[in-house]
Amino acid sequence: MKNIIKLNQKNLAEISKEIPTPTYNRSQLKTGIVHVGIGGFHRAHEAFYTDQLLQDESITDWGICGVALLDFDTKIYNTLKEQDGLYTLIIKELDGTHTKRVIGAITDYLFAPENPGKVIEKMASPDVKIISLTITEGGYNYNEATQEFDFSNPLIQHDLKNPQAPKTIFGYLTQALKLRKERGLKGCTIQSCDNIQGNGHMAKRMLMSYVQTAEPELTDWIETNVSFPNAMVDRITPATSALDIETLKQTSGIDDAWPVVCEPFKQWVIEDDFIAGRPAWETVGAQFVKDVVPYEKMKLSLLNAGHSVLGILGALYGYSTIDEAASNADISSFLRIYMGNEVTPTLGDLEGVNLKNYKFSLIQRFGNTYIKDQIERICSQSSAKIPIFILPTVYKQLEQKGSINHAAFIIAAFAIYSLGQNEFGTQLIIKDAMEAELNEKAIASQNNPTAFLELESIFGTLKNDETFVKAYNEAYLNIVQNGIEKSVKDINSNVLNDI
Ligand code: CS2
Repeated sequence: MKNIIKLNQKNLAEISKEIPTPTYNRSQLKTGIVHVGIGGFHRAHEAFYTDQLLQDESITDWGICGVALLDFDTKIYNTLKEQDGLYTLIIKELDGTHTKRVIGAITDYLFAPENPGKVIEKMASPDVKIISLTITEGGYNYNEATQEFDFSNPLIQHDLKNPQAPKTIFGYLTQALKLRKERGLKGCTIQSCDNIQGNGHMAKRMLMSYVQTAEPELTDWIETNVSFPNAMVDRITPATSALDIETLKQTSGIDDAWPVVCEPFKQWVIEDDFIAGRPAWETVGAQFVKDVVPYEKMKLSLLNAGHSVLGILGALYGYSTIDEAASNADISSFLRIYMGNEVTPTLGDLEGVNLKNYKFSLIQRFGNTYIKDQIERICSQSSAKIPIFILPTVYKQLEQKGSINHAAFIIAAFAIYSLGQNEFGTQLIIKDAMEAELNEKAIASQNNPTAFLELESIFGTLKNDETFVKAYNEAYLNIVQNGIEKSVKDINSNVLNDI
């Protein structure tokens, strides 16, 4: 039985006998980055890249302060506090081995609901050059139906009335930028790391909408002093399980309350537009490019949409992990046809990218049996994901009169999924900000399938498109009448099965 050691700064020397730990002097790092949303993804991605970089001890400007924004984030905040910002990253390799290291890039952490003023001050600190975000697709407060910032959100209304004690990212950024301006400080970069097409543009457009109402005289200053680079981010990071925590204890003797598990693959393609400077992330594998749009499109419409396809179909088949769904021959054919026939024709030429290899590598990544990515995680917040991951493909294919049958099938499967139970009687755990509306329309769809498409904040005006509605209705009825397995076989039949 191994001696178990708690993960914290004091125990690092002892822990380094088991796995690599930060060798740089953490206490000397300045906070150059404030990151909002310190979930698994940030800790497997930006914080990982930054940790790699900091191993060059001459680099001392880029420590990260992690901000937990929501009440719900109290657990991660407390964990980081107890562990001095340290955590173990466990990379699950394709051969089943684990590569582990303690990541030290997060040197400070704040819990916004406890002390909003402190977060605003930190964001306005002269040392801070970048405020990066993983606030999820839904966090941008964009309304698909109006294509505008959603002022009807009660939290936004709260922030407008309580500028010093905000609850949303928009309230925080506005106050922090206002302080920077008032104090004659330089601006900074706001760097989105979320899965949104043009994530930097989206961050800017949504923030500017808010600022125009909350602090109109700040808009010009932001235009000149703040940059919003777009980026494509990628690393599959499932939720940490109790087994992951226990295995780390048993194999390395490390008591870490919240390690992060992820796949070996990682990618970060960023537009080089950092108004106040940036870490040399390119020295540790990030790519800086002029135009990131093609990379984003490729990743969102193949990887993220591929995940949603496997997640939604997987749930209806009764699977609980992505690799299980990916190993089902019919689901896998479905995915390959969707990628090949429906997504690929929308992507155009991607300079420097071998699309076929990319798609093959996705199939391999989805099938990694050691990752055990939860279908529940993938399907969570689908109401925000579908408009970003799948619908752009549908719109483009409708415009160019390409096939949309598999996409329409997925939307029909999502309507059935939203009933909260699959045909085998398994309860589906639906975690979605629109859970109630989804369920209400899913029930109405049992008599009239198109009722589901009335959810305008997801589907916009798609319910008026005859081609789409026809394919959707057929798929819906096929699933209900013949069951998911037969209907997936049916829709795949007679289509060339190649990505
Ligand atoms: C997933 C992503 O949330 C989702 O539905 O597709 O979290 C995905 O795992 C990451 O974007 C991978 O880079």
